[in-house]
Amino acid sequence: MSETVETPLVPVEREVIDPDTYFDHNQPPKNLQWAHDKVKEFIAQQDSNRPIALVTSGGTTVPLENNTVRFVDNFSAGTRGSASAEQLLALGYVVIFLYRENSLQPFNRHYSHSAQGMLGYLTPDGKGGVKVKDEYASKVLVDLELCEKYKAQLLQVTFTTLSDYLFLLREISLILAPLGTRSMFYLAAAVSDFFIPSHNMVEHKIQSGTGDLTLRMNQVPKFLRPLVKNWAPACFVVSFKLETDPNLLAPKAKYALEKYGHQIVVANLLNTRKWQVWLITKHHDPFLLQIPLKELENGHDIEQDLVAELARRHKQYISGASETQ
Ligand code: 9Z3
Repeated sequence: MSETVETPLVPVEREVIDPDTYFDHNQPPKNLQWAHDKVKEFIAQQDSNRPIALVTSGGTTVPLENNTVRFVDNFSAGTRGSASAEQLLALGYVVIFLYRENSLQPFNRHYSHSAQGMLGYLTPDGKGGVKVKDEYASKVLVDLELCEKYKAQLLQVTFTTLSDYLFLLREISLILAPLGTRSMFYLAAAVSDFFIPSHNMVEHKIQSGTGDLTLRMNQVPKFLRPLVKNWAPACFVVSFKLETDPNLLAPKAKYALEKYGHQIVVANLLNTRKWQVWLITKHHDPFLLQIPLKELENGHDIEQDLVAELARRHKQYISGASETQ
């Protein structure tokens, strides 16, 4: 007869990290001062009638070691952010593009990560030089011209880790805050919900050979709250909610909106995000934006429609209408 031994349930001690103290206990990124100076200078150079958007894009990493060899990554190619930045520029916005290093960038996004690599677009020109292959030439020319046209209205800043992202987000938010309703926050970056605080991290590479690895991660403090309440209170804030379970998407997006009190949550599902998104606002039913798959195959990005709709609502917000909320 086997004997069952009852083990008492040991509650796991929960370390709740406060968003305000987070910055006292984590290392700022090396480009923080550079980003601060650049963003200030960039804004000062802009026409004060133009709206400004901070677009965040790509996934954050969460290191497992202080001298990082291994990390946990968040899914995001940076398509949403880079395509949206292009659309915002086309609509007259000045854009600060805060993106994960090596993820997709505006105007370069069709070439930088393509399966054939850069060389696949080039061919010898017969005179000892190279040229773009005929089949790509017109598209490359369009992107090149757009890149040139908007270069004075686009500033790119990189992050890699969650901590880089949060420091840079706070820094840029505080600079944009005085611009008030003129600023739009377009928070498309995929931000980790879990991390290991640096004081709980091992210094050196975790060693193998002693069995399985068990990780204990803390919940990332909810930074949308201080962003909306303290860092940039009058700005127009659009956050994104990503889920894989369709049943959770609407309730989680609504909950985020109620909890943080910002203007819009764009809700999307991992598998349909390229052609379907829902705009969740306080006083209205979810607004579905979708494009036919045929259009997607023909190169129509849903970001064109999404950004047009958000820019329209931002304009109303600037003029004081309550429609957006
Ligand atoms: C999104 O939901 C974006 O739309 C995607 C875009 C990451 C799905 P891709 O870059 O994908 O085009 O491949 N981003 C936000 C996801 C997120 O992390 N939200 C957090 C949350 O919901 C922070 S606001 O709590």
